Amino acid sequence: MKFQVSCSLSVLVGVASSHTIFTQLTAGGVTNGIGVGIRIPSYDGPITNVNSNDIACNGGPNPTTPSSKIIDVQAGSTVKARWRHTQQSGSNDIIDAGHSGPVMAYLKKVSNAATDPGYGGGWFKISEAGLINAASKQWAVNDLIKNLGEQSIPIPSCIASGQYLLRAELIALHGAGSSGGAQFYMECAQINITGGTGAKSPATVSLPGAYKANDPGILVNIYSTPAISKYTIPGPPVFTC
Ligand SMILES: *[C@@H]1O[C@H](CO)[C@@H](O)[C@H](O)[C@H]1NC(C)=O
Ligand SMILES: [Cu+2]
Repeated sequence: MKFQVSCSLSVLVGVASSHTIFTQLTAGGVTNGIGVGIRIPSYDGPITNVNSNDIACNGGPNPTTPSSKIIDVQAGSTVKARWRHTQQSGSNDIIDAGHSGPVMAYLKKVSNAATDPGYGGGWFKISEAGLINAASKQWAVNDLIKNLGEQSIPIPSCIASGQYLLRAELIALHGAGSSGGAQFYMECAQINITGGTGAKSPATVSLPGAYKANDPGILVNIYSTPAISKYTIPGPPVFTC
């Protein structure tokens, strides 16, 4: 057994879990293999620079492996993003429970989901959860662990059909009391949405751009006394039909 030196809290809660990766996508009842239709990195560490292109679809310090697969997704259905500690981890080894923070998902319409680099404009948020219960210090990450790493993401029915990047994201806030201390975990899945009505065009943001290092949900001491009772999830509001 080795200590995860990059993750000091893991010393307190055990060495089996620490960082995390969105490894698999379930859509239409089919669970795709690890890294099938998702650009996953070999290393599970976070991105910490919100101004880096890597904040969109990872990369940089964590080089990602391309996938030629584009996963069909029915508009209006709910897909499941599966997080786990590393590519090799068992299905109940999700992330260090001390990695408190929000869980989100974004979409970006692209012309080729297998090759689009992801960074830049066009992103809209489709789901988010943050501080679930302030008194019991229950965060969306704790729910994710309870759900064995399964993040349910409803795909809007009113957007246009076509190819998209689906960006599932988790932010660990245990070190977020100092600037640059928030840990961003994200991967991009490559999807082909069918059956979308196209009735609405979501407002979009840029990544990098949508997050600032001093956003109240990014530069935040979650262990402050009195303990925080309210948490502002970073990024734009969730798009709804
Ligand atoms: C996306 O789905 C449509 C409708 O089924 C299909 O015609 C198209 O070939 C698909 N594109 C990709 C890249 O899978
Ligand atoms: Cu970590």
